[in-house]
Amino acid sequence: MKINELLKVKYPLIQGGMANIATGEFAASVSNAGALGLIGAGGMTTEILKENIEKCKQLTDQPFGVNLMMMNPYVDEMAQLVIDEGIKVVTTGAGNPSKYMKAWKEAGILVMPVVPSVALAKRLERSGADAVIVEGTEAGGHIGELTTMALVPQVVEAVSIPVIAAGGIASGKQLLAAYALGASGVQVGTCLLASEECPVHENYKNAIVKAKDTDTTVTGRISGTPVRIIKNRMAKEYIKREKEGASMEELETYTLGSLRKAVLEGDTQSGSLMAGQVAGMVKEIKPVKTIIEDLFHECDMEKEKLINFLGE
Ligand code: TUI
Repeated sequence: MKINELLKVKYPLIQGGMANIATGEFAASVSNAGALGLIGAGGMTTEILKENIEKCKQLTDQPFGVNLMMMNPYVDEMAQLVIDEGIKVVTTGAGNPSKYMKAWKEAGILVMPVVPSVALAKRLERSGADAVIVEGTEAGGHIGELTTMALVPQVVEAVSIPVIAAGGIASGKQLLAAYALGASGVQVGTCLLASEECPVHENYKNAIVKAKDTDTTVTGRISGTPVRIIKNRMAKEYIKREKEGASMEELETYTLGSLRKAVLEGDTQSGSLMAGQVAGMVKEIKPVKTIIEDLFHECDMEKEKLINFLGE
């Protein structure tokens, strides 16, 4: 079953949780385009999350969800807020959400955690997850070790719940490949950053459009919180500080602060421009609806080409 039936949306596509970027307004534009929009609570306070939920409710009558970043200091409060606000879908990232699962399931919430391994996927299936989002290291932002290509089929084999592929998906070919690996749908972030509706600074969008295949790098490999961003002065500085033995707290504060600089001020040199390896494929800024429609249209065309190729 494709996950659009589970989520009651037109397309089996979920927008990435993108901390400090995915506002209620942005999530509503993704939901209005027929996919599942998500409010990214990473970087928000509980009060700001509540405001974004209200805004999203005003702007769409379509299903939307909330992404809770497990490293957010207010995550306990937010876990309750999603219940109180009647949120229908919760995705999680950057940690293990096991302790919240019982309360969310009792509230009838569809829970779809992001997992970087088979072990966590199996554990969360046992805790009641409705689907898992399997994110490869090609993705932008905080990442695991394994690639989408290697990890998705291993999780598909290990669990009975639907698997949503994430990381490295920005074209119809990659969407088709995700289905071929056994995924029931996809999550995308980077290709939606370069949308007209995305609330990041123009400079951030242009940096994505300009990026080539090798233009992302990973900070935090040593300190234990790997984050994929576009290479710039900040990335070099971070990796230098890391090699000098800076503490994880110092580095995390530095990253989140720098993300705001990039998103709000368009500072492409000392800001942290989180983006996936597919940034190299994103060539223009388009409306969200066009990005999503193009992905699925291209997937259909590629499917026909593949059938012909394999039939030869
Ligand atoms: O969470 C993301 N991507 C993010 S979160 C974020 S905000 C941030 N900024 C600076 C430092 C840290 C975070 C920016 N991008 N993607 C989902 C994701 N989840 N990727 C990897 C994981 C993950 C990692 C470990 C999920 C679970 C996990 O569990 C470990 C455990 O406790 O078992």
